[in-house]
Amino acid sequence: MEEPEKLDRIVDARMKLKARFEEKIKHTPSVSDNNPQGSGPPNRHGMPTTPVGQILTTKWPILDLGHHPTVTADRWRLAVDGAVEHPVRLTWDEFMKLPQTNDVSDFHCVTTWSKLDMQWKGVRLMDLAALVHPKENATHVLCYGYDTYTTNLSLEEALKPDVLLVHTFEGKPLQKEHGGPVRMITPQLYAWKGAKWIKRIEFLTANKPGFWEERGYSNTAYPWRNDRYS
Ligand SMILES: Nc1nc2c(c(=O)[nH]1)N[C@H]1C(S)=C(S)[C@@H](COP(=O)(O)O)O[C@H]1N2
Ligand SMILES: [Mo]
Repeated sequence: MEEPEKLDRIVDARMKLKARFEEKIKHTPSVSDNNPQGSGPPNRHGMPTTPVGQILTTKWPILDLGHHPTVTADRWRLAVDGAVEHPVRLTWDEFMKLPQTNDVSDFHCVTTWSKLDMQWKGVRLMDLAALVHPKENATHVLCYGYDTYTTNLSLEEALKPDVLLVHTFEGKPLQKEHGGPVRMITPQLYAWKGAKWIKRIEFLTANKPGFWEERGYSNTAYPWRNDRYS
């Protein structure tokens, strides 16, 4: 298919998805809460800069299951499948040809550190969704890492414009320790919702807990509600 046609198709599908999820996104707690818990001036989505119980750090700690899989760009693949019309399995080159987004956002880890103003470049999950066309009854995604990690999100969270699959941090390739070559980020939820070394995004028609969610962590993970455990 011609590249411009492909882009038109993504844009069209994206507008439809946006219309379908716009209202739901507006009502998610990290945008609409009128009594959010935290301190400091409003951030980019209107919540206090520092969520309740968090401490700011300038360092970037490393948190994971302890195994850092080596996935070079030429061997990396991303499957986007499940309850979708057009499942895909992308190579690095195909992924890099998708619309690229630069963004600056904050990172809130459930172990109580937050790091502000992180500069990212990557592909919006929304743009990947537009490529595969989620079925009408899709409600959630389950994301998989190459280290066997999994984590779940509702579509109204996953389709927010700041949810990215990032390959670049502060102008440099994302380090392996932080999930390179590609990881997901979820600036409006605790950071465990963003899979490092991401390899698969499965669209689901019902919620399914991931690694930490099965071990007592919250399905929803709202930092401004101190929503850490279920
Ligand atoms: N694949 C994978 N992704 C993961 C994890 C993991 O163990 N494996 N840990 C999560 C947790 S608990 C956090 S807080 C963040 C930490 O990201 P960082 O190590 O880059 O700070 O990654 C999340 N994504
Ligand atoms: Mo975490």
